[in-house]
Amino acid sequence: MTAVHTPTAADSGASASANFRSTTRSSLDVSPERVSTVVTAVLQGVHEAIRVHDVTYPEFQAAKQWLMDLGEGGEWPLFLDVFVEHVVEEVAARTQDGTKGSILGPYYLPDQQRLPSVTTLPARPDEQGDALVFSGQVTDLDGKPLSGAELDIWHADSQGYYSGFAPDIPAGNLRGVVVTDSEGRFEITTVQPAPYQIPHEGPTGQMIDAAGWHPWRPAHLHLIVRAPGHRTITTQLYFAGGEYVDSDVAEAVKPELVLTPAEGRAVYHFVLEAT
Ligand code: MBD
Ligand code: FE
Repeated sequence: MTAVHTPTAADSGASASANFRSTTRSSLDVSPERVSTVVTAVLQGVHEAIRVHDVTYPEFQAAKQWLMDLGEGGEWPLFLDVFVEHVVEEVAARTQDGTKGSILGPYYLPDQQRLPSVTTLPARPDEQGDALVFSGQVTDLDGKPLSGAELDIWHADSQGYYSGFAPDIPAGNLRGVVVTDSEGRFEITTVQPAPYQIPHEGPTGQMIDAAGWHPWRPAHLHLIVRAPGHRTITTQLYFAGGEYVDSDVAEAVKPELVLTPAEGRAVYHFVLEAT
């Protein structure tokens, strides 16, 4: 028997914080008018909740303590991506055509191994889980195949853990950048991911617990699909009939993004709009 290290909130939610800082440029030139408009609206929403629900001093101080814990635990990216990002994506989607997008989430890592159109994702020699063959085609809005398109794919393992955010999983495991063939096609062999549970030791999990909600996302594949001259799509794909597909804690499921696998094979057609 080998010792199994159970990933904790500090291992995943917090490392998402370090990842965000190292990969995201967050300086943005915003006018004072824009800052005032949005910040005022956010504060008004908070003030209104306090008035409507008669929030007390002990509750206010408990909220302050929790917010401090959230920051100190490095869980702001986890919390924001689970509870807020879906609305930012919804607004962005208003002007988008082609395959539906979904949230990026906290566990994307850039610069993964480039892989040919027919490939197997990097996995441990004893990688657990049912085999999944995910294939399809990338085209433009007119159905013209996009050769050399990139499918940057990452997903959790059969226990729901992501490489880079849990101990004892090799770097790059179940991640890769797959390049489509001359007909825009790809065929990726991997394992079926498990549903993802928000780590319950940290402040995000504690809040979910305190509210009596469930901490689960349905099993999903993450994808960023890129092709020159086309708008990059960030999305996720789910599995019909899977647990939590109808109750995703992150509210990031769209009906167009649900795969119906048959005998371990799932097919999806990505459509990119020209820029
Ligand atoms: C995930 O795996 C995820 O995809 C999101 C959006 C939030 C937390 C964990
Ligand atoms: Fe995820």
